[in-house]
Amino acid sequence: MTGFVAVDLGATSGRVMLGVVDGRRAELVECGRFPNGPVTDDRGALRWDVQALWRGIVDGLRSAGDVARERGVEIRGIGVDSWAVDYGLLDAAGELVADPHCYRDPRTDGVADEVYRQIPFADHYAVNGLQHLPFTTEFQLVAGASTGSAGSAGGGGDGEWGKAEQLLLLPDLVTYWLTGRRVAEVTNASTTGLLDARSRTWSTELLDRLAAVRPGLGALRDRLPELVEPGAVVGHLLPEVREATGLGEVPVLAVASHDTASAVAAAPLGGSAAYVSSGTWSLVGLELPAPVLTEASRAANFTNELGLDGTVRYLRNVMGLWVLDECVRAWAAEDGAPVDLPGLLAAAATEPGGRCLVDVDGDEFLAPGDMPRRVAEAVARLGIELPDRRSALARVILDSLAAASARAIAEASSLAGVVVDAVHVVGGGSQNELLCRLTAEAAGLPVVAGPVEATALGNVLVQARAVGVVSGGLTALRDVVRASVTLRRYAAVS
Ligand code: ADP
Ligand code: LRH
Repeated sequence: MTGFVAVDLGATSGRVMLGVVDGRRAELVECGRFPNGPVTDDRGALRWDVQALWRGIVDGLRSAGDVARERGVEIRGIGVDSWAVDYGLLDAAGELVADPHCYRDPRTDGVADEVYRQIPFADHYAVNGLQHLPFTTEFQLVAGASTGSAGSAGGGGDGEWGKAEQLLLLPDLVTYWLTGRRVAEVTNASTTGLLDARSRTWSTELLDRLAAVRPGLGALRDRLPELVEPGAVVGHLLPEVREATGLGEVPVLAVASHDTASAVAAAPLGGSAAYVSSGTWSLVGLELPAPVLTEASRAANFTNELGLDGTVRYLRNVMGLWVLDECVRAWAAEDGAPVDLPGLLAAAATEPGGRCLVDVDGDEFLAPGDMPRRVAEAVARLGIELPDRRSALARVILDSLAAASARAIAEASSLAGVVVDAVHVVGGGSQNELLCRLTAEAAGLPVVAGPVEATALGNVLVQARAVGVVSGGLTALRDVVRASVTLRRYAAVS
């Protein structure tokens, strides 16, 4: 039997999965799961504790080796994916300059507007095809290299850019720690704002113009690694990693390292289906053969992120289950005990629907902390009096999320000229039956839910194809997904 290990880092948890693949089916065995979330450092900045993630990864790889040995599985590859846009900076010695910032850190407040004054949004869109998000890597870099405080060769900021010799996106950073080799995988690189969506290469035009915004960023071009496509062998486990994990000289492959790209690859899309990759974010859209770079598309804030096999993920970021999860986190802190999520969702299902819809995509919901109050205030601004129950607030959030997804599907359909016939919901949120039902009703389309671990499955299947255990294009990979998981269906009307 052949196995591939997916290291899948989500904003709420990291996991290490052993995928056992026989060519027609793939079984995922969870070998490690560790919590994740933004951490506030002693200067108030939101960062990721990558050392804790690394410990979880090493433990998970060791368990994957044990499971593989017990089951007589030969591990033939390891692939890493994570959320997009965030990066680590390496110094001249190859050491991390600091823990990577979390994209929710407010250091990017106002930065995009400043950049757009010199490089208009339309000029960006014509090249990178990205929706406006305040935290795109490009804006984080400008924030980090800002003038004003001391310490950076680039002229100030947090002083970290001035020490940097290399920029690695988070999955590429982990791949570097595993192999010693530095690359930039292209699906995730497409979220940086620095890539040309048509040529799938770094955009010299945007890099040059960015250097005019912040002279310190003139060095950026030399700090970006060589691009690789999913399926490339990046290297092999370093001796010290082999020792720590008990694994042999296993190859580490580039996968579709943007978690959403792996999730879409494993969404069993057929016909002209839309998808919702539902987790911390809801990524809502279509898979297309080429980017849509029209003015209408830009005005509607649709993104053209790069997908597997030359595809484009034409989608919009909807704020996602982050809003609900942050409420749950606040309520658990209030109670001093965990909140029963399935119980809360069951109670929300008995609440009357459609009391009101809040704009979940408002920037006001981006930062962590005190989410129940912020949602309640948004409801109050609509002049609605909501019963003072958690389930009532949860229902408003889910109604609003479903409506935002339905709106994004309708707009993507019209902008891309695709008549959508179904919606595939994948990721952790596909377990949320109420949200799936509400999405089907709001979109007026059947919803097919699953797989829950679409990202890990997409990661594994790209590796399996790269070494020849699975063959064919995206359709063939999706046939393997259909044969491997149970999907749940929701009708378009209740
Ligand atoms: P990420 O990769 O962004 O961390 P996941 O795909 O792991 O996200 O999904 C996490 C989400 O799944 C959480 O936001 C939570 O709301 C939802 N979820 C997890 N378990 C359940 C469950 N049993 N029922 C409903 N929703 C769930
Ligand atoms: C989802 C995701 C999404 C990005 C966001 C930063 O995990 O990768 O696609 O926009 O995180």
